[in-house]
Amino acid sequence: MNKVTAGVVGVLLGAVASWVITSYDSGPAPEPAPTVEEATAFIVEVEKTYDELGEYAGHVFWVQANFVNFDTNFLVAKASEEFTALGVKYANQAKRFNDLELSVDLRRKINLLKQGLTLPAPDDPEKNKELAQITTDLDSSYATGKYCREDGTCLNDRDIIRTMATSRDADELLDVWKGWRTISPPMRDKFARLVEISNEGARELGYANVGDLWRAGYDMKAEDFAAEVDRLWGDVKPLYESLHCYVRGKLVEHYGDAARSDDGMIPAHLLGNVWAQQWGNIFDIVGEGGADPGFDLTKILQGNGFDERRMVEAGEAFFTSLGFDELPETFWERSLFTKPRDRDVQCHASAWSIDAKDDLRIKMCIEITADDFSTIHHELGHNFYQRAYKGQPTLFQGGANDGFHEAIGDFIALSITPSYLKQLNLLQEEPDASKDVGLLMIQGLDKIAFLPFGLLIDKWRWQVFSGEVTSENYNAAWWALRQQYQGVKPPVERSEADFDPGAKYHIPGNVPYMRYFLAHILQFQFHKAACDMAGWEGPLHRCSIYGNEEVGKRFNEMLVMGSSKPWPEALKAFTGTDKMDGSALVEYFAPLKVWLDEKNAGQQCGWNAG
Ligand code: X8Z
Ligand code: ZN
Repeated sequence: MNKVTAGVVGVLLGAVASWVITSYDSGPAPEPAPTVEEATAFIVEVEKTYDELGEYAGHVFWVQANFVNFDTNFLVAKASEEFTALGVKYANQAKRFNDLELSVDLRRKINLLKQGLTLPAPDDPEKNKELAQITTDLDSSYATGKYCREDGTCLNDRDIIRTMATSRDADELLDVWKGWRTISPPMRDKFARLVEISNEGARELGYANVGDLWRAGYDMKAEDFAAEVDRLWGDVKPLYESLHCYVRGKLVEHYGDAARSDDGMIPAHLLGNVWAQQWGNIFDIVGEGGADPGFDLTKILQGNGFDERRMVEAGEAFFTSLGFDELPETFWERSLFTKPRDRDVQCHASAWSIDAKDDLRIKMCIEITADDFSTIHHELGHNFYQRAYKGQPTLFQGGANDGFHEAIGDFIALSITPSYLKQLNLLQEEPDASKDVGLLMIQGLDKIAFLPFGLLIDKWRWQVFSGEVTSENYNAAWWALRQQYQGVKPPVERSEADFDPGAKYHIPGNVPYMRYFLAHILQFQFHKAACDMAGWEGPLHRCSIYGNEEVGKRFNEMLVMGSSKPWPEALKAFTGTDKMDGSALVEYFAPLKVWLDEKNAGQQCGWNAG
C-alpha cells in the first residue's frame, strides 16, 4: 500500500463559473447550478494534481520511513499538512456536484475523492497543522519505540517480536509483553486529540464521524457494512472456538498454572506473538500428538542458506510463474530488506508505489523465518496489484476495496504447499495424507486465530470515533473486545494508565484494520476459485497454482480493474460470485475442524468474558 493515499493532495480548482447577477438582491448572488462539464473539468484537474503531488509525497514519506529522525519528521508533518488541506478542499468542492446527474464513472470518482482521506482535518489551518503534527509524532513514536530494562539493555520491536516467538519461559514472555506496552502510554492524549480533530473534519464532509467515513468505503451503506462483517464473523466463529479450546488445553499442558484461568480465557503472552494475533509460532507446543506437518519452513529456509534477497526473489518468482512481468531493477536498488544498525526505520512491513507506475518498493526488516517469507509474498501482492492497475485513471488506482489489496499476496502464499516446496528442491518428499492435520494446523494457527483480532481492532476504533468509548475508558474497552472476540486476557492487571492499543502499529500508524479481516475471508475465496479453475480435485490446502499462467491471466484481469468498478464486480470477474463469504475458508479447514472437535470432546470449551 502506498502510505500516501489518493485524496491527500490537490490544488485549488482554477476557474469558477461566473456569478449570476440578480437585479433585486444586494446580498451575495446564488451560485449557478453546477454542470456536468464543470464536474468533468474538476476531476481532470484533481487527477492531474494527484499524479504530480502523489509522487512528491511518495518520496517524502519514503525517506522518513527509512530514516526516522527530527528532520524527516518535520518534512512529513509539513507535507501531511499541505496534502490534507488540499484533499479537504477538493472533497468540499466535490460536494457541489452532489445532486448532479453524472456518468457512473464520474460519480464513482467523486465518491472515491471524498473517501480518500483516512483522517480528514476540518477546514481550519491551525487544526489541520495540529493533526499533521500528531499523526507524525505517533507514527515516529512507534518506529523508535524501545523497551529498556533497569539494567540498561533495550529491546526494539524486532527483538520483542523474536523473543515472543521463540521464548518458552513464561516469566520472560511476561516481561517482554509488558515491556513493549511501555512505549504507548505517552501516545494516549495525542490519540484522543487526533480523534477529536479528525471527527470534526469528517463531520464537515457529511459523515457522522471518522468510523462512518471508513465504513462508507465498501460500495454499500456504512451501516450495512457493519452488519456484513458480523455476518462474515458468524461464518467462521465456530472454527475459532474449536481452535481456541484445543490451543488452550495444550498451553495448560505446557505451562501449567501460567496458562490456567477460571474463565477459560488464554493469557495473551503465551501465544507466540506480541499481540496474540497469529499463533503459528507456538506450533511446537500445539503440534504434538498428530498435528505435526513433518517439516519446519523456518528451518528449511535457514538450512538452505536463504538470505533476505533470496527470500524476496523466491516471492517474485512465484508471481512471474503466473505470467506477471519481473519487478524492475529499481525495485532491487531502492527497497529496504534489512534493518539498518545505525538508525531508526519504520520496521513494520509496507509496499510502495512511488510514482504510480514502475517505481515499486518494499520496506521490511526481514528475518529468515517462515513468517517473514509469507509477509514478503503479502507485500509483493501489493506491488503487483499496484503495477497491474497503473493504467487506470488516478482515482481508480486502488484496490477493489482495501481488503482486496491485503488479500492478493496472502492468496499467493496459500500456494506455498509441500508440492511447491518440493518443486523448489526445498523438500525431498511431500508429507503423506497422515500429515494433513499438521499442515492445516500450521495454517490455522495463523489464519483462523487472526479472524477475531482482525475484526476487533476497528470495532474498537469505531467505538472511539463514535464517542461510545472515550479516553477515560480506552484501555478497558480495548480489553473488553479482546476478551469477547478472542477469549484472550491480559496476563497482568491493566488500567487507564496504560494505552495498549498504541502498542499495535496500526493505531499510531492510523491504518484502518478491517481490511485485514476481509482479506482473511477473501484470500480463501480467491484460492478456491483459482484451484477450481486449475481443475484441482484434491483438498484445498494441497492445491498450489504455482506456474499456472491460465489462472494468472484470469487473476490479472481482476487486478487491472483497480477500483474502477464496485468490488462485487471485481470479485465476480475472478470467482464467479459477487458476495464475500466464509465458506471457502470453512471448506479449507474442514478436516482440521473435525479433528479438533474430536480432541476437544469432553472439554469445557468457550470462555466467560464477563
Ligand atoms: O500490517 C500488515 C502488513 C502490512 S499491510 C504486514 N499486516 C497486518 C498486521 O501485521 O497486523 C498483515 C497481516 C495483518
Ligand atoms: Zn498489507
